[in-house]
Amino acid sequence: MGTWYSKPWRNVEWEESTRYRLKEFVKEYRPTIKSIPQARILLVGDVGAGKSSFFNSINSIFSGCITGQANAGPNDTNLILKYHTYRVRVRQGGRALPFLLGDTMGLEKRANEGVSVEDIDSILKGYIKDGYQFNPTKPWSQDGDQCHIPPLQKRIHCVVFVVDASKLPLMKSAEDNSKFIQIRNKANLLDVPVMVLLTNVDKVCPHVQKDLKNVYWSNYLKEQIYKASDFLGIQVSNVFPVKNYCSEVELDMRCDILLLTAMQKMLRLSNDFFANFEEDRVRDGF
Ligand SMILES: Nc1nc2c(ncn2[C@@H]2O[C@H](COP(=O)(O)OP(=O)(O)OP(=O)(O)O)[C@@H](O)[C@H]2O)c(=O)[nH]1
Ligand SMILES: [Mg+2]
Repeated sequence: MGTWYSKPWRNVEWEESTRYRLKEFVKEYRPTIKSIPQARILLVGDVGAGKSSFFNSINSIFSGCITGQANAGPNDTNLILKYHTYRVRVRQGGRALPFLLGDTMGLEKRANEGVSVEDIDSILKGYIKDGYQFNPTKPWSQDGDQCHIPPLQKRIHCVVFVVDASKLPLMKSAEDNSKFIQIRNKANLLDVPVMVLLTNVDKVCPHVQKDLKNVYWSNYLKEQIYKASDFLGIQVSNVFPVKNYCSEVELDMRCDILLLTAMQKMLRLSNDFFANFEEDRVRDGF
């Protein structure tokens, strides 16, 4: 756990200018299809992986102070049954940025516990509305015989698997992440890009805990990033380590750079989705 590389394996300029540039990218982001008001990004992961904390962290960065709009913490999991979509605003009460972060109930390994793969599929297709109450034993189903297909703007444009880095050593077999694999397959069928957000990196390596700038020097963390990539079938370049804000009272440049880099990737992947969608339309003569 203590060994490290002689040079970082991903380059990050730990400078105020990097934080500023990333923040500007996110602020200036617009979906490439004009008729789409916002990119819809879905956060999926086990109970306590850090989904709500990620929204709170991004919201904090744009609020200029630590905020806690989404209910995060060691909750009784039965309480977190609703699907919530959150907007990030530039300053409290300011303009909403053109993306939504969808926060689901925790995944849980077993069937009939946590959000079901069927419900995630319905979210991907745009059927499930903000505030929907999940029932792990009874997935959402379409009323009667109406066969309504939601428009592109209601669908999910990027899926983010939120994985707690401190739980990765416990992942031993495909069964440990079969729900992730099933969701990835559903997303692939719909051409929705998938990436991984590796949270709690501060908990797994003492060097990183001491200074987040060591994130790409740590041998152990690199192994965990490769393991997440391998176990979930997502390429390494789409795995992003972060440390969410949890106990801090002030924003920190190092946390912001990692969080904003992951946010930038989500927006780029959403635009990749829009680009593919447009190409398919042109090819199919619409
Ligand atoms: N040290 C550290 N703690 C974190 C990090 N991310 C989340 N936490 C803590 O982990 C706990 C769970 O985080 P949540 O954001 O509530 O997790 P969640 O995925 O929303 O969980 P559910 O809504 O129950 O499914 C909270 O106490 C957070 O403060 C992180 O990157 N580092
Ligand atoms: Mg939560």
